[in-house]
Parts: sequence; C-alpha cells; structure tokens
Amino acid sequence: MLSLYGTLTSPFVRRVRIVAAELGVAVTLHDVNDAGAQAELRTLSPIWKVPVATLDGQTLFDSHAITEVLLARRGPGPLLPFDPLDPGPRNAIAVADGAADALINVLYLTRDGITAEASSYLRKQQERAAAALGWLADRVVGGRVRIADGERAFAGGPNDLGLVEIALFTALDWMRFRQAYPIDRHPSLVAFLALHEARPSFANTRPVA
Ligand SMILES: N[C@@H](CCC(=O)N[C@@H](CS)C(=O)NCC(=O)O)C(=O)O
Repeated sequence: MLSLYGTLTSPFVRRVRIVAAELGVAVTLHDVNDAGAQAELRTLSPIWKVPVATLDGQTLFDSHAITEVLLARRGPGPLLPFDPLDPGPRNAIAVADGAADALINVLYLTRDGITAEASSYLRKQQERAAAALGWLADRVVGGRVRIADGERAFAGGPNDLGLVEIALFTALDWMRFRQAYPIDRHPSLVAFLALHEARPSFANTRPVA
C-alpha cells in the first residue's frame, strides 16, 4: 500500500497515481488541501511539495523518487522498464518537468497579480515552456517519445508507456486543464494526448477542479 500526500490536480501527483494503478498498487491519498494533511506533509517533508509518499516504511519526497522506486520494487508490470542511467529518458523527463514547472510558476505568479508585461521572469517561464514543448513535439511519434540515446527508443510497441510518456501526458493534460498553454500549436502533442487519454489509469485520474 502506498500512502500518498497530494492533490487531485497536481501533474506530479498524478504520475504517481498512474504508475501505482498500472502496477496494481493500492493508494491512500491524503489531500493536502485539508489542513490536517497539509500539517502532516510539513512534518514529513522539509520542502512541503507534493507528491510525498510512504512505501515499505520509507518516505519519498519527489515524483521521480516515488515512481522509480515503485517501478523497481513492484514493476515493471505493463510499463516499459526504466534505466535511471540512460540519459535519453532522463533528459526527456527533465524537459517535460521544465515545461510543467515553468507554467506552474506562471499560474501562481499570475494569481498574485503579476503580469507578463511587468515581469521578465514570468515571460522567461512562458518562453521556456514553449521551447521545451517544441523539443518534445519534435520527438513524439504516435504515442511514444522517441529518444535517440540508448535502446529505449526501439523497445516496446508504438503506444507502450513508460515514465517518459507518463511524465509528458500528465504535464500536457494539466496544461489543458488549466488552459496554461496553447497545445494546439503542436499537432503531435495533441495526437499523443488523444492516443492515451482513454487508458483507464489516465481516465480515472483526470484532474478535477
Ligand atoms: N520535482 C517535484 C515537483 C513537485 C511540485 O512542484 N509540486 C507542486 C504541486 S504541482 C507543489 O507541491 N507546489 C507547492 C508549492 O510550490 O508551494 C516532483 O517531481 O515531485
């Protein structure tokens, strides 16, 4: 059983929920919008970010730590294996993260009344997200992110899933949910979302307002 601190909207938390669902690991979600769960989160993790999880008596602070440990201990099940030392998948996940982090920053800065006209940092976040998504769009073929390094690009079928695809899907679907970025600019990313969105682990973890 995985005890998970998070929200129903975070793309990073959703990755963990998807990997757990694919591997048949039961999850107890503690919604940190609840004051009690938020207080517990802050005693568990000094960075106060979600996801945080406890698994096999150990506490893990970050979506990468949690999903990689899940995959190593309970997987790979139906997912593509993940080699943490293969630079291709690592880089692709870093780019998906970079886009998501940048647009999360834009969302929170905008909610605080900071405009793109007033803040060069905010504009840089928007430009970073566009650069990152353009890079990914150039590498998506059907349901996969094709990565030059290592053997991974050639493993599995055209719509198989690994941590790279799950990171990209959750980032893109969050952007769509928050209207944070015009994904329509990239037809390959729109097609990628459409190919995967009915998969039960994705459909059952859609962000809810
Ligand atoms: N690198 C972290 C990023 C996690 C993250 O940014 N989580 C956001 C929610 S989507 C968060 O907790 N933000 C709260 C804050 O910044 O105060 C991971 O992969 O888990």
